[in-house]
Amino acid sequence: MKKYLILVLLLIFSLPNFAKDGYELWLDYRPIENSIMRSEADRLFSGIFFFGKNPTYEAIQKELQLAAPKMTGKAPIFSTERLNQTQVWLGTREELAQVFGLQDQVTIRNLGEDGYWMGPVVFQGKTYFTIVGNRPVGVLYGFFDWLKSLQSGSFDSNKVKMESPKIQLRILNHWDNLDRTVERGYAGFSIWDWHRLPGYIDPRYIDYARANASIGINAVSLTNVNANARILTTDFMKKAKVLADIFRPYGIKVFLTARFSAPIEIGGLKTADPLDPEVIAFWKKKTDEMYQHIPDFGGYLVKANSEGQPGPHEYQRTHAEGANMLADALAPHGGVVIWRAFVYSHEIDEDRHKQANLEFVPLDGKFRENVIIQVKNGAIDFQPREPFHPLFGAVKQTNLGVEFQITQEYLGQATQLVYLSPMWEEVLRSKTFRPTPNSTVAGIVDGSDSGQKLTLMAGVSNIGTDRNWTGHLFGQANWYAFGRLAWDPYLNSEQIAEEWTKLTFGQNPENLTKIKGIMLDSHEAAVTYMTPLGLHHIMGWDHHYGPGPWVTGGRADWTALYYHRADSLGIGFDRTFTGSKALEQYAPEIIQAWSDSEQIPEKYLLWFHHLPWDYTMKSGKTLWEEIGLHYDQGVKSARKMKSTWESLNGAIDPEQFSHVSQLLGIQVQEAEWWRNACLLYFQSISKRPFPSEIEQPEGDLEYYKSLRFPTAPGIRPRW
Ligand code: GCW
Repeated sequence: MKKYLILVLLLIFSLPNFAKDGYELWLDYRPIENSIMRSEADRLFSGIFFFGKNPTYEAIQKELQLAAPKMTGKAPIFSTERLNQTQVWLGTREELAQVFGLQDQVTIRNLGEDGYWMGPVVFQGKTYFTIVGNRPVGVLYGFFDWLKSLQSGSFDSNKVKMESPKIQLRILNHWDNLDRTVERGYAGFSIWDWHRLPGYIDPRYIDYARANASIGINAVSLTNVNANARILTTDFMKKAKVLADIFRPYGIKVFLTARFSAPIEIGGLKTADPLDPEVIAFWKKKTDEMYQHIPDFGGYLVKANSEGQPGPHEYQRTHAEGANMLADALAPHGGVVIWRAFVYSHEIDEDRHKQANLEFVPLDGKFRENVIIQVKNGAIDFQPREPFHPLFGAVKQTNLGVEFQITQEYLGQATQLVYLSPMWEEVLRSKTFRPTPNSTVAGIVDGSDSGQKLTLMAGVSNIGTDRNWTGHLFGQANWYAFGRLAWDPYLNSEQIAEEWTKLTFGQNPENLTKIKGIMLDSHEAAVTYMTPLGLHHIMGWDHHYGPGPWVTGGRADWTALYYHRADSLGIGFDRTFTGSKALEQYAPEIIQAWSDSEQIPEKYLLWFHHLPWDYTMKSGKTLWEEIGLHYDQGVKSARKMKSTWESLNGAIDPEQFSHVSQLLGIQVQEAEWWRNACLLYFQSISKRPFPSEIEQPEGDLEYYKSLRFPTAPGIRPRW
C-alpha cells in the first residue's frame, strides 16, 4: 500500500507541467515544493473535521478534494469523529464554544461577521489546527488563507492568525448587457448566459464564486449600470435567483442594476417620479418580489442622470429623493442602494471635474442610512492617473464607497500588461486632510476617519468568457489585487503582486523578482507613454483604444481638446483660481500646494495648470522637452518589460510564457504608437523641435489620425 502511494506521488510530481491556459486562475494548486511543508500538509489533510454541516462547509470539502491531490498527491480524509483521527478543526465560534475560553470567544466575536481566527488549539493533550469564524463564510475565508500559506511555504501551525475585512461590501460590478456583450469588456462575452438560465448551470458560475470567495469578494452586481429594466421582470428574477443560489455558500450576495425609468418601461406607468405614490408602490412591489426569489438580495446599483441614463432630475427631484425612494423599498429586507456619483452633463456649463461635488455636497445628510454613494477614484473617469476625487472628505454625513475600474478601459484594455494595484494604492493613501488632518481616502472608505457604518469598495469587472477569464493573463492579477485591497485597503502592491505571482507562476525566487518587477513598473510605464504629467482623456473616440489627442466634434466633454487645451501658447487644463476653480473643491492644504505650479507634484501638473510650452520644469528643461522625454521614456519602459519577460523563456510554463510574450510585443508597438501620435500632434501645435536625445517619432500625423478600429472590443460592435 505504502509502495503504491509513493509510486503515485512520484508519478504526479514527475509529470511534465501541463500547459497552463489560465482557467484555474490563482487556484491552480501545485505540488508543494518544500518537502517539510508538504508532509505537514499531508498530515493535516489526513484528518479534517467540521463541527457542523452546511453548504459552505461542503464547498470547503469540495475545494480540498480538488486542492489536496494536487498539493500533496493524496486525497484528503474527512473524519467523522473530532478526536482520534482528526488533525484539523473547522467550525464557527458557536459550534466550537466548548473548546474556547471566554476571552478567546470575545476576541473571535470582535472579528465580526466575516473575520476568522486560525491557530493551534490544545484539547485533552492533543493539538488541533483550528479555523474558526463567526459565520461559516469566515471559516471559508480562513480556509482559503490557510491553503495559500501552505502553497507559498509560509504556514506555521503554531502561529495564531486573525483577520477581518476592513470593508463590508467588497463588490464586483459587471457592466454586462443582457445580450451578453460587455461594456468595456475585453475578455469575450458575458459569463452570464441569460438565455439558458435558469435551466442550465454553466460550471463557470461555481468557479467564479470560488475565485471571488478566495480573495474575500462578497457581492456582485450582475448587470450593466447602463441598465435594461428587463432584468427586474419575473422571468429574469428567476434566472438571477439561480446565480444567487450558487453564490450563497461562497458568501456572495447578488445586486442588480435598477433602471430609474423601469416603472414606465416594465410597470406600465406614465412616470418614474420618485415621489409619485404609484411609482413608490411599483418599487415596493418589485422589491418584495425580488426577495421572494432571492431572500438575501443585496440591493440596487444605480446610475442616474449621467450619460443619458434616466434619473430623478427628469422630475425636478434630487439624487437623494431618487435614492431614498429605492432605499425605503429595500430597508424592510435589509437591502442597500448603491448610488453612483459619476454624474455630469454637457448641458451644464461647468468643468466636468466639478459636477459630482456640485450635486452631492448640498445633499450631505439627506440620504437614508442604507444608501451608499459610489464614487469613482477620480473626478473624470478612470484615467491612467487621476488625483483622488474631491468628494472624499467633502461630505460628513453621507456614506461614501470607492469605485475602481479593474477592466482596463483606459489602461491598455486586454493587450497590455498594466498592474493596477499601485494606482489604487496611490488613491487609497492620498491624504484628504478632511474630516481630520490625517484623513486618507482609505480612512474615509473604511469608516475609520469618516465614522460611516456602511462601507464599500467596488471594482468594475474585467471578466468574460475567454478561457483565461480576463483576456490578458495579468488581468487576473488586477482582479486578485482588487479583492485583496477591498479586504484591506492598507495592503501594499508589492505584497499583493508577490502573493499572486507565487500562486500563478510558482515559487522560484528569480522568476518572482523578475515578474514582480515588471508588474510594479507597469502602471508608471503606461501613464508615461499615454498621458504623462497630468494629461488625460486623450484616447481614441468611443472605443477608447489607442491615442486620439486630436479628437473633436460632438459633445465637448467627450473630446480630447476639452481636456488638454493645447494651443499655440501652451498646454494643460487650468483648474486653479484663474481657471475652472475645480481645485477649490479640495481641502485648503491641497489647494495651497497644488495651485502653485512649482509645488504641485509633476504627475498632476497639466491636470490643474495650463502652462507655456517653454515653462521651466524641475529638471531645468522646458515643458515641451519634458513631454517628449516622458513619452520616449514610456516606450523604453515598455521595451524593458518585454526584455525582462523574454528572459523567463524556459523558466516558466511555455503557454503562459508565449501568451504574455506575444501581448508584450503588441504593448511595445502600442506604446510607440502612443508616443508617435501624441508627439506629432502636440508638435503640430507647439511648433517646437523635439529634444535631440529622444528617438524621433515615426510616421506622420495624418497617418495616425486616419487609423480606424471598427472591431475594437468593449462597445457594441457597429461596422
Ligand atoms: O468610463 C465610462 C465608460 C462608459 C461607462 C461609464 C460609467 C457604463 O466609457 O462606458 O458606462 O464610464 O462609468 O458609467
